[in-house]
Amino acid sequence: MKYELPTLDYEYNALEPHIDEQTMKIHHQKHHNAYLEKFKAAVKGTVLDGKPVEEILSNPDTIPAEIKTAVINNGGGYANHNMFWKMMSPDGGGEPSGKLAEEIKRVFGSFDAMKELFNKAAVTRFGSGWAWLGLDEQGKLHVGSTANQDSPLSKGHIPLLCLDVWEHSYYLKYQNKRPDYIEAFWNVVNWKEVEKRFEEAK
Ligand code: MN3
Repeated sequence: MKYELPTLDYEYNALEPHIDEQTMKIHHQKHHNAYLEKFKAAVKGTVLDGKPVEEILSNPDTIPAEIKTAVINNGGGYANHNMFWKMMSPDGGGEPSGKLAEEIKRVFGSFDAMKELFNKAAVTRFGSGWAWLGLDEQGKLHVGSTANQDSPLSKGHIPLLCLDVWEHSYYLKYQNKRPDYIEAFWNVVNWKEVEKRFEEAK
């Protein structure tokens, strides 16, 4: 398969005022694209070239040692951002419905309890990384975070919802106020996409 920068399903300014246009543009065209190009350069001419990036990250032990760090960092950055743009929509926000809503209630007690855990994971992730809602290796709903561009796939998890908490994802608008950015994110969460991922994972 070819590795390409995905086009977004919405305009760069579509998530305003929650996520600003300039951040979206730089984040997608510069940051995401840089991960893609470095990932392509790392796998070029190796046994991994052409394999789906998710498959590569799901099998970290099969990554040749000499390119492992580059693939984990840049393949992770490529895959995480591919997913992140899908997590957001101008028609997003609110709460999930259907089976996902039921499962969140069963596992965490309530939607708000899950949200609180997710916010805590996002705020307390030291330095750069991601907050996640996903299925753990036992298939149970789980909230957590990863450092840098580490993918939950590499520990056998299935990611359902993700939030980028690298400074490049919020600094232009929110500066040092990461909690404000996290709170704003909930207004644009594309629950339809998260529900679809949950159904497919089950
Ligand atoms: Mn980012």
